[in-house]
Amino acid sequence: MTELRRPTSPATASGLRVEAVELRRIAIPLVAPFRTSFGVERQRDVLLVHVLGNAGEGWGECVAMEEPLYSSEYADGAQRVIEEHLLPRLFAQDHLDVTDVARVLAPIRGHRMAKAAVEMAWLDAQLRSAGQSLAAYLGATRTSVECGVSVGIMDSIPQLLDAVGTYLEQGYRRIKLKVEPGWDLEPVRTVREHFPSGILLQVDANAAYTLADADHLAALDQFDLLLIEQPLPQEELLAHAKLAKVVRTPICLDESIVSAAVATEAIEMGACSVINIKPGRVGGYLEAAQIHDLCLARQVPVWCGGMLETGVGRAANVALAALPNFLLPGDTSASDRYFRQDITAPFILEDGRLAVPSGPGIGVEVLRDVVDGLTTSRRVVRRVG
Ligand code: OSB
Ligand code: MG
Repeated sequence: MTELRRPTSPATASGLRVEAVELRRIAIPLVAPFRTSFGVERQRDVLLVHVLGNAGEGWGECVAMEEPLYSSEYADGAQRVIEEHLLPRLFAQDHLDVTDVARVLAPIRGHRMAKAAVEMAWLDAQLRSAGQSLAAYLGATRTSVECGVSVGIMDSIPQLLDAVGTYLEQGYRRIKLKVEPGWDLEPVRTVREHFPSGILLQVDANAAYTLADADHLAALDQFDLLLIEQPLPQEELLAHAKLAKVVRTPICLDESIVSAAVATEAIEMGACSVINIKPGRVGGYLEAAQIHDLCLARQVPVWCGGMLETGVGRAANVALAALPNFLLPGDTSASDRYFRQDITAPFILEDGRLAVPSGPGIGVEVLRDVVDGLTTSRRVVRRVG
């Protein structure tokens, strides 16, 4: 089979006719609590979107979390929007190609994580029926990707050193420390002092600071960090541009980058010199790939973020991270960093890397028994007529 490339359709020109969409909610416990500046996560409440179409099935994972703390979306809200606003518009089309999904859903403002989950399921279904992997479709140039790990805020410095030490032993190529006011210079200093000076280190504030903290953040410059991720609020692009003039450490944006259009504005304003790409945050893998392309053209390196995904979302993230301008290790950690039992075959770290799935679609199979055991609700929405 000849490989098709973006933005050509992965399947037939007429696209996919979806007959039904199963919305599954699962509650999957994390191996350890994950604390950030916005809250503590003990288990992941995941919405899975399972499309059943004329040419087969596909899976999508919605990255919206249980509560609207990282961004305004949350799992219950995403499910409601999918059921009441997205699916009726999609079912109003007879056949629909995945490259037209975003256009059909464009009248609905925002709700990008909800849209991304539906588009991902569509993409998986069409690629499976075409026998093409997501990695090949997106234009991946590697068969494995370098992995970092995001380390939560801990109760004490010894606990942090313990966690970082364990991850380094496991082979992670880059450490990201979650920071917030009161947990920043001290943990970064101790980690730097404790481990070999060559380790790749960066921090993520999840918007916990203000521009008034610029001098304080500049004190991080002495620690040779790869980048500071999202120090200021999501909407404050100009403040990030001003901060970038005060700190030497590169500014990377996560929450702020909600689309290719915003990515372009942020880069041109000087608000960031690195971008964390999360497909859910930007409305899907096709928009994510566009951001990759525009960053490549402007020589802005990108890396693949994470939202504590199960194997379903992880498979697709790893495929995306195999594109050429993903120049920094991502938050694409192994399954066992998150879950005792994943809902797909586990992603395993080998020499600090995860293998890019090469099978059709997202390239992994959902373990139905495991999903059944974790299911908290299930609804099937059918096409009428
Ligand atoms: O800001 O990158 C973030 C997890 C949930 C929500 C936001 C973020 C994160 C992480 C962990 O940092 C990334 C991962 O390992 O999936
Ligand atoms: Mg982040």
